[in-house]
Amino acid sequence: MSQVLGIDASTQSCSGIVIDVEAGTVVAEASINFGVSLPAYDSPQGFIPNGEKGEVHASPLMWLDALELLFEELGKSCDLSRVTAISGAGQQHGTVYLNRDWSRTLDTLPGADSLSAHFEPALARATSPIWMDSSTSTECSEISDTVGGAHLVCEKSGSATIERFSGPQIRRFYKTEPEAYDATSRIHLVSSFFCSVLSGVDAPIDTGDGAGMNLLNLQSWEWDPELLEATAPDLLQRLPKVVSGKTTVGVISSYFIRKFGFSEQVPVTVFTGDNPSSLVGMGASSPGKTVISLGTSDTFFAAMPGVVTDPKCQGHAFGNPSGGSMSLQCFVNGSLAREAVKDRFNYNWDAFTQALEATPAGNEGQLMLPFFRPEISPILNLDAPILKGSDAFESGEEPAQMIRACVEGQFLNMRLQTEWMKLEPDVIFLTGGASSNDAIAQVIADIFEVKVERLSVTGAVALGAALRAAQNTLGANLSDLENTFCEVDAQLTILPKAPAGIYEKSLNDLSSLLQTANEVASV
Ligand code: XUL
Repeated sequence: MSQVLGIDASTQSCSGIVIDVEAGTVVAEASINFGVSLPAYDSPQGFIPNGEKGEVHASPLMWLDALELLFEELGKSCDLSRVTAISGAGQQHGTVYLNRDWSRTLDTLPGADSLSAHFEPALARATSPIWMDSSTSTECSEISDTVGGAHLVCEKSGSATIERFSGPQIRRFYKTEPEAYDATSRIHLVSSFFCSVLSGVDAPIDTGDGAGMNLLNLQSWEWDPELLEATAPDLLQRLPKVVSGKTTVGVISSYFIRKFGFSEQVPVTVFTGDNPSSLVGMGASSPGKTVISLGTSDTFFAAMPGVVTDPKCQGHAFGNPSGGSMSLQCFVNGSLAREAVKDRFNYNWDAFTQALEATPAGNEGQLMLPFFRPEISPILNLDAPILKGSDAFESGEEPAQMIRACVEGQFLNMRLQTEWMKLEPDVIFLTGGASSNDAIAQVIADIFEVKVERLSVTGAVALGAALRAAQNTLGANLSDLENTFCEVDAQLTILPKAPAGIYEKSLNDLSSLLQTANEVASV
């Protein structure tokens, strides 16, 4: 009887999953791709292309249209009146700027014809900067200098000031459009914006997504007065409250009851960020399990027993929406780097995989620093990889070794850059596009010397949201839910098979290569 809805408001699409908690089954899933379903917004990949000076924005009205299409689509394959709890997650860091009409539009939402037409007059800024925006280097330095340096900002907020984080974005808006900033009475994250619309109340921000703003103090889990002050004037009054991920915000707005047939009084649990949500959706909400997500960028994250911050100030600490905190490290050179090596030899993915299988762990000492574009973990301004090995390898004549060197280089670097988290995982859960590739999974198992598992369910972000809603408002036990819904596919388990310690030398060599590259790049 207990059907629960989880929503994933991500960069390229808005997706939903409905699960049946008692039966342990997925009842319905749907996804609306912004580019495909809403071409009028001219955002084929979910954002407005060709932004100036590193700006990457998207329209919040497009997100609202997609939410309506999602409910229409889900309603075709399940009975939405049977949904008894809802939560969701949003792409992290993106900000939505609302004016004085915001409260009124929330109050009058039940009678609206469409969400986008109803909320358009409440926007104080027509478009929202999202996590891909890199226009705020100056603002990052300004905030950091005012607070006393990157280390202090990182200790306080879990991350040094980062271009895509919301605080520097808000500061840039305040500096470039002071009048529009003045007219802004509320700034929401993507997650809290969706949550507000769904519940018809001005929703709070959870500690998971709030930590991606460079504004939240991770000791008190409150907005940090010094960071607020360094970011923009009178910011506190423009921000929602911060709450734990286990907070019920309200019940579904009657707009959705009338239009899509939801039942009355369905509780809405506070939304969180997509990464914190997938921690739950991967079944990794408690310490001991680590997640590696292979995508455009690769990310590495894990639940943490306490707040730990990166002494090098390149990693992140966020709240864990199921309690405590989590660490996260982002690697820009993810699938695009793997693709670049593949394309260099005109290989397809099968040939790429065969090359990995045909070469031994450790690659006979042939090493690559696989940065085809500037990396953020560690911060290194390269636009081409660095090779170290035999003459033939260095001159690019060894395709198979080159492919192994790229993949090994990525995960050796990942191991080095995540040492600050001091994790000793029992298992790595692999997710994202390339996670189904056994040869890549084998390299990860060998380098981290731990077993790698893949889940049978895809869409961990939306699933995590549904599990959180079931735990928070239906009283379900989260670890039981994780056992049921985040089942690993035992046939896909990969155990380490290279001799233990084989990568010690490669780790040292990559470390030296990083140091040399750093010295060269900073000259
Ligand atoms: C994390 C990050 C991205 C976004 C979009 O810091 O910027 O992973 O959350 O998915």
